[in-house]
Amino acid sequence: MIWNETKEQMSRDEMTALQSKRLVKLVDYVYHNVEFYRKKMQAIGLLPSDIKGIEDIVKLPFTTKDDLRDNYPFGLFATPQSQIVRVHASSGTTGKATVVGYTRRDLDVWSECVARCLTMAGVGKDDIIQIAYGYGLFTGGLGAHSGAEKIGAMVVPMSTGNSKKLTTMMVDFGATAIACTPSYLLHIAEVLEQEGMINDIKLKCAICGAEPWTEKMHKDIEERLHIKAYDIYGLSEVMGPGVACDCDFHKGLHVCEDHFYPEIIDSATMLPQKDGELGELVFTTLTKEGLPLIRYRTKDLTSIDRTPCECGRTSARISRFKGRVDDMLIIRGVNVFPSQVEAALVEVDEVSPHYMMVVDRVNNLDTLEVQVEINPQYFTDEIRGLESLNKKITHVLSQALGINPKVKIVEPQTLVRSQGKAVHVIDNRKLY
Ligand code: DLL
Repeated sequence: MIWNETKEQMSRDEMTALQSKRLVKLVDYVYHNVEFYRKKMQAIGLLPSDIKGIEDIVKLPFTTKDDLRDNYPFGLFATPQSQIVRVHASSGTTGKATVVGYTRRDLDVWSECVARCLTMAGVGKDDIIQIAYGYGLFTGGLGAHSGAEKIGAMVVPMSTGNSKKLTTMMVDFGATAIACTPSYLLHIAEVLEQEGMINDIKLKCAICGAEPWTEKMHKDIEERLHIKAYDIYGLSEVMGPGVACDCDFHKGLHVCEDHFYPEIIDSATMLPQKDGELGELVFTTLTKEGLPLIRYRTKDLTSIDRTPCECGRTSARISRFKGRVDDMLIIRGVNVFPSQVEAALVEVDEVSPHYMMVVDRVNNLDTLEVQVEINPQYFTDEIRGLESLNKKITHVLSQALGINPKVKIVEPQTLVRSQGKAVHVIDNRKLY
């Protein structure tokens, strides 16, 4: 499956043969270039020559986000730094970000995969596409951007944050496609409705992802904007957007499985699940040079279907995501772990370790309020003192999370103490 020749499909046997060949090469590559993998393999007495085909993948160890954190920033890179031409980063579970690196060839593969996804959504060289994912360390903006350029569409690099400018340019430029998070697109629909501009747009499709959404939200976007909406998936560690995307039939997201080998495991037993069974998605990057990953645990819950799709594509499909196996939240497209809040608050003497994160969705935009309990010795009725403490905590949290939360300081002993596992999150967002 290449982006401009979607009719030429590989049979399952051809795909398996390609994946096998690539896995054998990859294992040899990481064994000789990444100390972390060499040591992990040596610990279980595994040699590269023991991996003879894709069926042997189950012999290999898993990789987790913690492994990336422990080897921060570049410890898992397989090439000298001189061959890395770009880095991106996403939230780590505490303190340090998860850093990912790309060689020039990695960037080519990435834009190829995004181009396939956009092609599935019907985007071509005559389209004008607004990229409204964040540009910067987040992979969304630049990732979607280079795929759109590859197919020769006219790219408008909007990034996030100015809805009025976005809607005005959407109308003035006659944008035919948009790439952004689904909740943001619903917000854009509202702005267009309020401004009386909804009938002036030329939009025909949207490529939405980076956060969970439901069939109902998908339908709502299509009906309110009179467009077709497509689900695009990806994660920084594996590449960024473009690991998988759905087609016109919306019966699962086609995985670029010649580059990313998908497995579904039971996260309790770590054993493989059968096709169709729900479990944790695991990826092995078959062709990456900069940061190759073996059996990376995404923590995303889905199932896999390897039967051919009605669209004619033969690639494996993963179902719409059913949630996560950890406590990661996605707020305005940014990944946030409660442990990051905890680690940041420890730095502030005036507050206790008791906190509560309240997440809401107002006008389709996510909000985060962090309630923190002040330490009894700092408790005072003086408003000015509290205001400056509030500013300080807001600063510390925005630095740690990459989003600006609203901070509410509460009196000592106010937040609910739980009997069992501490509850630190109230998520009021209704993914209807
Ligand atoms: O969100 C990459 C991306 C950008 C994907 C733009 C699609 C569009 P991260 O910041 O590393 O990368 O977050 C990855 O976001 O493990 C999922 O939990 C979630 N996620 C991404 N796409 C979808 C989707 C980007 N279509 C994490 N549906 C992943 C549900 C998604 N969840």
